[in-house]
Amino acid sequence: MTTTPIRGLGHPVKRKEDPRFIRGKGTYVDDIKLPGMLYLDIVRSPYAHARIKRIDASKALAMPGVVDVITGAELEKAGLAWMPTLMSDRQMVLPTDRVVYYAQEVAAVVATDRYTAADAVLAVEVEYEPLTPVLDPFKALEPGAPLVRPDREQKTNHIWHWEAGDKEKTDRIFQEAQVVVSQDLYIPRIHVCSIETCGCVVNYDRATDKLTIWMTSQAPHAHRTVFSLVSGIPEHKIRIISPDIGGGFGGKVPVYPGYVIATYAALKLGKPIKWIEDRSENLQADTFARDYHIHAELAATRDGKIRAMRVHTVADHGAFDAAANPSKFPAGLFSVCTGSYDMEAAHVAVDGVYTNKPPGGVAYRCSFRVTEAVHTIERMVDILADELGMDPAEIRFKNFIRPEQFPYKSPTGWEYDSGNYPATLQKALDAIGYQELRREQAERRARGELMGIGISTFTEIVGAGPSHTFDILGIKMFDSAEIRVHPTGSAIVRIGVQTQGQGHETTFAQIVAEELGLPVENIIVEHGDTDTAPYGLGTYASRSTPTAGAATAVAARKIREKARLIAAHLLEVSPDDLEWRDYAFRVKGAPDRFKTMQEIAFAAYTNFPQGLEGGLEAVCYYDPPNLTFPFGAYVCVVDIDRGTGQVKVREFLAVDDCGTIINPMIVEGQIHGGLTMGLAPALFEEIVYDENGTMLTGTFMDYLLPTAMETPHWKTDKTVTPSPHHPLGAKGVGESPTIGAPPAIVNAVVDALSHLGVRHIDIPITPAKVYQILLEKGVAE
Ligand code: PCD
Repeated sequence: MTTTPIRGLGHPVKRKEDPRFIRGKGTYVDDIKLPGMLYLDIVRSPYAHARIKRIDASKALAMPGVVDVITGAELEKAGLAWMPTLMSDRQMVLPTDRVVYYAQEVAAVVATDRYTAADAVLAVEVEYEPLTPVLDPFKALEPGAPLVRPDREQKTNHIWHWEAGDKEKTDRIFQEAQVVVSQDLYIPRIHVCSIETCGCVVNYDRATDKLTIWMTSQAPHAHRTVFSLVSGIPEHKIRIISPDIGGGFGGKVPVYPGYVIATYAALKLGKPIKWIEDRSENLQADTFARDYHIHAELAATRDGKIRAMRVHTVADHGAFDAAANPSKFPAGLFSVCTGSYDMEAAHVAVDGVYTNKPPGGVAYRCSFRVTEAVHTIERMVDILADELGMDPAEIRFKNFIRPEQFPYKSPTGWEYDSGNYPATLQKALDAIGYQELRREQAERRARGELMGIGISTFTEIVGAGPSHTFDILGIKMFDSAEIRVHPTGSAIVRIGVQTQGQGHETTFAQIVAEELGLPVENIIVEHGDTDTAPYGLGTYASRSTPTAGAATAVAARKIREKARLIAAHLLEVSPDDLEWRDYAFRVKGAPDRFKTMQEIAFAAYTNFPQGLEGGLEAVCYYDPPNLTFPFGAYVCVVDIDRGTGQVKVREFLAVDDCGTIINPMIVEGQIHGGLTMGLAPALFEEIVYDENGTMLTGTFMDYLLPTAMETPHWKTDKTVTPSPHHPLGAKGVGESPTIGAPPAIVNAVVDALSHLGVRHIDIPITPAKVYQILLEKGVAE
């Protein structure tokens, strides 16, 4: 019998993947080097909107080492100038006659090395005729606005209208409401700045007729299916490998033109092709998120009970609707914007609009527009509190969905699985010493100092999803796991989701360790290779734990049921006489008579009962009955410098509840990283274009990413309210902090300035913005 500890659920097991990462031994896409490999680089547009009059590649082609220049005209002949997006729109791979955003792909160069390819990009001559760009989504909707997409049948820039909730009932409540507050909020365009940019290596093997693509993909199986449908290549002849990935954050879910051009080039030239974006290309051309222009209203009673919410949003999607929302939800899960509060009715409407910007709408650390939803409600609750002269904590306690109301049906149709909001907020307030902070604030205010306390009590919605409601391009959003236990009691787990840094190799091994009673060291996790992993929809929307995590637990339980039969055979008792306890099958009433999984595994290959199949393995495709609803209470304390307008986050406490925790160390790491990614848009990050549609924030000199210098010390704590429908009670957590943090920070800044009559500030709250307010209010130093 093994004496190695199992270390299943709840253990802070060190990440199995880290020894290779900290030694620089990971295998990322750019580490793949194949004999005879050629390098692809992309010519990009200097205009946001222009007609292409001529492309002359002759100088580039004459350069030594240049193999080919690929244009839209050539792709058109192959039927590949356009590709479908995951949102049922179509997107240019390479343009044939016009470009529609700054830094758009215009042509591709293939050369024998990376530097020659980059030089040749500069030698391709393109003659443009600039056209008027449409940059403001409101102007884009005006009649007579220039068309971003003349290729479409519908001759407007409007993409779709989508709504949820009960309009009539909501309007009625607003008419009779004692108090109504309203606010415009802009959540700016931001960018997913993963350490690793996007790229691929494509190898077409003529001998076996097989196409292998190493690709920075958060969803290799779904991408394989799309590639097969678009190219006509049979799916079993395509293998997509998503190796080690240096951050996904939603930016590696869409299919970018570079992948398609590289694949075309590999098939055409019969040589392996590598395409890796450089940092500026990544920052200028893909993986954009947010860009929501929101008008929100709350109706309430005079004593602070929220009755209804009304929201209208204009969503700037750029030139192609190329995000990756589930197909029935073009505005993602934005309708979860009633948040943690019980109200009678809500109505949410969103209009998607085309503009001459790169495609946006990526679910950047956000389960499909939940960041926007949470920002809206958490700001609006504070605005209502301000209107009524109530404390932001008090108004929240007054309006929380109560613990006994779960499962709770929200006015926009979601069924929240579980929650205990008052307990979590109370824990946060006690831990941070809320009353004391309020006293300190009053004292400082009297001295003219600007200190603010901000609260955010958010509810997330993650784990898409139940297949009856959730699909991407028709592919249902279940997920999968396959477990094989070897004769000597070690095991391999293959899962349908793909880690980009979250630590799945560790946490999924812990799930199996817990369920099978095998030491975590003896379990290896594999993923990201479509030839070996079971079909899954990928890792985003904090769905891995809710979906594939559940699949892993269920697959392990199937193995356990078979193991029971073998244990019964070994112990010469009936299977019913056995119980699974302390990681072994024990004879009821005689717990010293038992068989461990390791013993059973050996017997599964050497001594199994007649009539039973040998081996010990199982597969599960898990269709979750519902999403999971993690939540949290965040409190932020800021001080504002009256001389510079700089906001300093003095203290930040995040109390999170993601149900049962698999690995507390990994969860804490997720929360630290996620909070920093929430701080970033709150105070620093914004993608800005000039009036020509040229990006002004195309380098990290202008687009400020927080480093350790800007990041405060995060304090974390937890409550545990298990999900009632997940086999382990676990909810997702990866995105919660990024969603919960921005409103806590903004609420703190506005709180610091509320006595001056400030009610709202749009993010990012830069020193310049704050200093301008201080000047206007006459308190700048
Ligand atoms: N967990 C535990 N417990 C619990 C939960 C969870 O332990 N209860 C853990 C798991 O297992 C893992 C993690 O934690 O490991 C996470 O999880 P989740 O929440 O489930 O999630 P996932 O699916 O896995 O993932 C995803 C996420 C996302 S979504 C994002 S953005 C981000 C996050 O994740 N990303 C990233 N995080 C991270 N990290 C890193 N490092 N990197 C990255 O990239 Mo989207 O939609 O895509 O936007």
